Amino acid sequence: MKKSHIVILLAVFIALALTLSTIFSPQKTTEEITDLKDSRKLKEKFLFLYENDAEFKRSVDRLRELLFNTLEEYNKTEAWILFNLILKKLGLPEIELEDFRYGRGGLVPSPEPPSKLKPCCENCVDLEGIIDSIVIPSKDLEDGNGLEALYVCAYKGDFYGYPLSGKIILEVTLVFSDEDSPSRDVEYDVWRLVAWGRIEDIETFFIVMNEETGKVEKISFRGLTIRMKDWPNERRISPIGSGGASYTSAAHKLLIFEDGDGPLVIYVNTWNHALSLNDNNIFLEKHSYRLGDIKVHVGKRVDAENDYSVLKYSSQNVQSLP
Ligand SMILES: [Ca+2]
Ligand SMILES: [Ca+2]
Repeated sequence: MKKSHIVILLAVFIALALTLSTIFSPQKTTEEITDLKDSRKLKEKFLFLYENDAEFKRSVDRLRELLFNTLEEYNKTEAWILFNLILKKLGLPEIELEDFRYGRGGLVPSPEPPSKLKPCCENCVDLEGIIDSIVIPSKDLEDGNGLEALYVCAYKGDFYGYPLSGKIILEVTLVFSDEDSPSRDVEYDVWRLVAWGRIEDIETFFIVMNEETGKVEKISFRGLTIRMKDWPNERRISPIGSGGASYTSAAHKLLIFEDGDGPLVIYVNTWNHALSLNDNNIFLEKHSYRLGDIKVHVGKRVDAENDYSVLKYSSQNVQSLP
């Protein structure tokens, strides 16, 4: 082979190698993701670093261990150091220890084996006749926190071991694309990616119906518990009633309405998506979702979690009837 041919071949080889390294370089992909206020981009970057940066993955895994290994005491200082390392790798400013307020939340040890869940009753109710619409402040939708999906599970005869006679209970779970805290939202989203494994916000409530008449007897914004698959813990999910709170506040109130009249209009009243049959933001512009506007699945809270979170759940329970 002539010397000039070897030079040309070498040049072609170098050019090809350079092109391939540009295409597959992790640097390029991460540089393209700049605006982390867009939570989808934040999630993308978080998942990319988790797959491609060993130190990032170690930090997330260790922080999850600090949270989920409830047999050991939570070490807040170590959690703060790890959280800052994660923020730094994402290109975000670090935070002071006094501003680090995150902990285990409703996580409690629960070593018993998961209870086997009964399947949802598929053709027990016509949901369109029960829920007319779900109404959200337009601003929340415009900010990227709109309603994405609804999961419904109908229980007949038995509700988590409580005998049901003459009643059907619906467990309704709403999935919002994101949730925006009025203060430090990007940090809050990073925390939720670690502790909840998702950027979406998920809320569950219950509707009690008369089996014979189909009439709604009660709407209950009561909590439940979900059991982690890979850790001997359950998460106590707080009640999600809004009480009197409006959009600038967060709320977790136990709220029960007896005799909801006609097809229900459910109001999202607060930025953390607390709910009510009352509109607490009468002066705010609203967006109204009909069931046809969103994905409706037959399923329970854990089905929604397992569809949207990288963390997995094996079972769920309630502490009382709704
Ligand atoms: Ca957010
Ligand atoms: Ca929420």
